[in-house]
Amino acid sequence: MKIKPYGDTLNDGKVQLSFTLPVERSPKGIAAAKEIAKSMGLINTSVVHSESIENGFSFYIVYGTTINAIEFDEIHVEEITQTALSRKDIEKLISEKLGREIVFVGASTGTDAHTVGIDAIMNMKGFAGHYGLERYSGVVAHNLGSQVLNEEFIKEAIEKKADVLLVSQTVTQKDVHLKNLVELVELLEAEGLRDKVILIVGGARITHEIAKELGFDAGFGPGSFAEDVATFAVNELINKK
Ligand code: B12
Repeated sequence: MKIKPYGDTLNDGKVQLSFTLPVERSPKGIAAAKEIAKSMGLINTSVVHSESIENGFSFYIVYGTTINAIEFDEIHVEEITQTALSRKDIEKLISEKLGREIVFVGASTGTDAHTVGIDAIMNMKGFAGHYGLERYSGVVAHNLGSQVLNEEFIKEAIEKKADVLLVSQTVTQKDVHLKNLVELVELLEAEGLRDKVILIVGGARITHEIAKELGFDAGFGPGSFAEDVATFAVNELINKK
């Protein structure tokens, strides 16, 4: 099936772009924004919004039409194929199939100071009506907070006898997250721990595909809840038993 973006009518190819240019907002800046959209292969371009954001910098929103369509059926992505269980069902599974408490140790690691994502998954009150792991019976959840260096994270994981490690990465500038995540996997391997834990990463720019490429067991992006992570982790632990 061939698909294209659309705005008004199916397959009309309408798209919206937004970007910043290192020039003043001016008629020349607006014309440059239009040219940039054209250079990306768009036709019927129009600049629908422009504003100055700082001396020498301006922001633009451009509408345009793409003539390109892609074959949807040829797209293959690595994804987690599971239906998330309810908290009650996960708790039942832990008690019936594992028969012991499972320990999650989580943190926003490296230099990353963003805590809202890991809190959403782990903290008692959870996120958007979905309770976090601290609420689950049969789960011991240790949320170490932010800017936890990989060495410290591993030390805590050993001390706390972690079954599941939860890593949150939000800042992706200059691929800092990739370096940090690879380092964690290497350190875990060096300690002989990689196969002894379920290793999960999440964050706004994380996909399951990226996670697998980096040597993690799973990756969760925006819109994830504790149920998704717990379903995955508990099933993995049962399979490993
Ligand atoms: C709040 C915020 C901050 C706060 C953080 C406060 C805190 N205690 O967390 C403060 C002000 C400290 C901050 C600082 C910075 N920030 Co900031 N911040 C944001 C903001 C506005 C919201 C992020 C957020 O809380 N999202 C809500 C949560 C719920 O969403 P989430 O993280 O995606 O989490 C969900 C999933 O991804 C997933 N998930 C997340 N983690 C995990 C982990 C696991 C294990 C699992 C399973 C799932 C999971 O589940 C969650 C729930 O569904 C975003 C912009 C935006 N609107 O998104 C910028 C943003 C993330 N920040 C950004 C930047 C650049 C910075 C700074 C570098 C700015 C600076 N120059 O100083 C610093 C970083 C400092 C550092 N060392 O890390 C950029 C990141 C760009 C990039 N991709 O690299 C953003 C996108 C803003 C932007 N447009 O430029 N920031």
